[in-house]
Amino acid sequence: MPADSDLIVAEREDLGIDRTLYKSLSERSKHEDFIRRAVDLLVERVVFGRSLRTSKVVERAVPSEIKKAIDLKPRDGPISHDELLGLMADVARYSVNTAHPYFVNQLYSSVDPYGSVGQWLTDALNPSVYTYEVAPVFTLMEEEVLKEMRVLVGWKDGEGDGIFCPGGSIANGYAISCARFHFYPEIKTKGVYAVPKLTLYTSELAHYSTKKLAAFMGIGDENCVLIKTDKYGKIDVEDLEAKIIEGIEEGAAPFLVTATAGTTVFGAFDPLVPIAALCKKYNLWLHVDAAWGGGALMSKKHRHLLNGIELADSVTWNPHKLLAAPQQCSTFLIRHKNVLKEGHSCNAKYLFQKDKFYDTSYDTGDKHIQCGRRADVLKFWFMWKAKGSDGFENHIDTLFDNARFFLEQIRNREGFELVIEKPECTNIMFWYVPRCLRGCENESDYRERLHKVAPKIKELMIKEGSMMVTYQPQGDLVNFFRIVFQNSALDHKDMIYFVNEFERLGRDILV
Ligand code: ABU
Repeated sequence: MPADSDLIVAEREDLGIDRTLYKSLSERSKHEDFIRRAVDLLVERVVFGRSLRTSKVVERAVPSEIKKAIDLKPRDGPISHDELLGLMADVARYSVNTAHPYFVNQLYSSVDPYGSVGQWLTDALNPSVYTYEVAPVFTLMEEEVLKEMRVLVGWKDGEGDGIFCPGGSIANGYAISCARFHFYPEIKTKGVYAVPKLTLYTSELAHYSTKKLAAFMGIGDENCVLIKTDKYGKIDVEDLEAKIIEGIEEGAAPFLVTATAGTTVFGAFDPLVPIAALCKKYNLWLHVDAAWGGGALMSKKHRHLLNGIELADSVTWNPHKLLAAPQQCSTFLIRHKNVLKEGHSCNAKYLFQKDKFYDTSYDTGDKHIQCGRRADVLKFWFMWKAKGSDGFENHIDTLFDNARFFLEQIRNREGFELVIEKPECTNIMFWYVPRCLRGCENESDYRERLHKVAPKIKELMIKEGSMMVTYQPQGDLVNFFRIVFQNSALDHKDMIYFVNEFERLGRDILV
């Protein structure tokens, strides 16, 4: 009498499962049909099927539904190619449709055709960009792309250095590390015990990563001093100077200011020229977190928003945000040529041998804190080739034009109230006030009731899958919507769609 497990194995073999397929080698005889069908599924169902305005932005499901629909548990035995294709379709079905024009939820959106193909090529080549030996093309490609980005920042002849890193938070962390090493090189060998109590400064509306990385790097998040902002969300330069002086008087050692070019929620651009002057006066490193707003450097019309960025010591710029490169594509750019390398290198002999037969200055991996590293450059380079700088400029100008058009549509429309009258980037912030709350502005529970509106409208839009827009409170402000535009395939008709959709979903809700 065979055991149950033997029966299951026999049954799987009846399904035509070849149990030698565990080998990690693509063989035409064994994998061609599967790979071609998988690519076809990707192209038809994922790429084209999901970018249609008539499709849903999200197939909303509770965890138990997803667990029921997709066998998530790894199993002892293999499944067939047909079953794998079925899993691909299910994974796509229950994933949020970030390619959808109405996915305008966070600081990334759309699935760019050239970026995607670049990403697929990256995955098919599977490089790790640490040595020229294993990643010759990507090493040179990174050098060219990062140099061109430094030229756009405005550093003379694009001089300096740079890296692709895993996300803007880590790039902001590199700024802390480089600034600290620049002023206190002994930090590398002796650690935090060898340096005074360091303080760094950023705005109260800056991305949380500066605080988080200050904690991670042993500086302490309390020593990341938050500076007041004005009504537009820009850093208050007088408060910055007062806090720097306060730090010095208390015996601390201020070393870094992280300004923001495009804050996460309001899209505000800090005034970089006076901040740079303060940094010069107090001998501080100036880092500009342009993760979000950096893309505007590509546009003659909008690059003035970042005036003064050329005075920075370092910059974070994420092409996966305003430039719509696929996730993840983040860069850290630095004006000082050797700080990244001197501050982070470890000279592992098994990877960075100096007696290789070629010029080992091309083995660039040691300046990163990562060892293995994806070639995030390729998708961005491929997009840049496909569109040209002119294409990126048109892309940026379209985003800003759409944002302004949306703003004007809601400015005086009943039910819409702007949080910021003149937003600078492509984030537009507003409250939608349903009929039940109109005229109740002076009642004591108005704010409490208004706070409940955005979550309720969000629930409705997700359940219907008609669009995806985020909301948040900020300081004293109760929940408001923040719609963000990074997809240049959108047009004015889409802006009207969004306005109408907020009205349709929100007008008659009761809070
Ligand atoms: N850097 C991620 C920002 C997330 C957001 O859109 O709120």
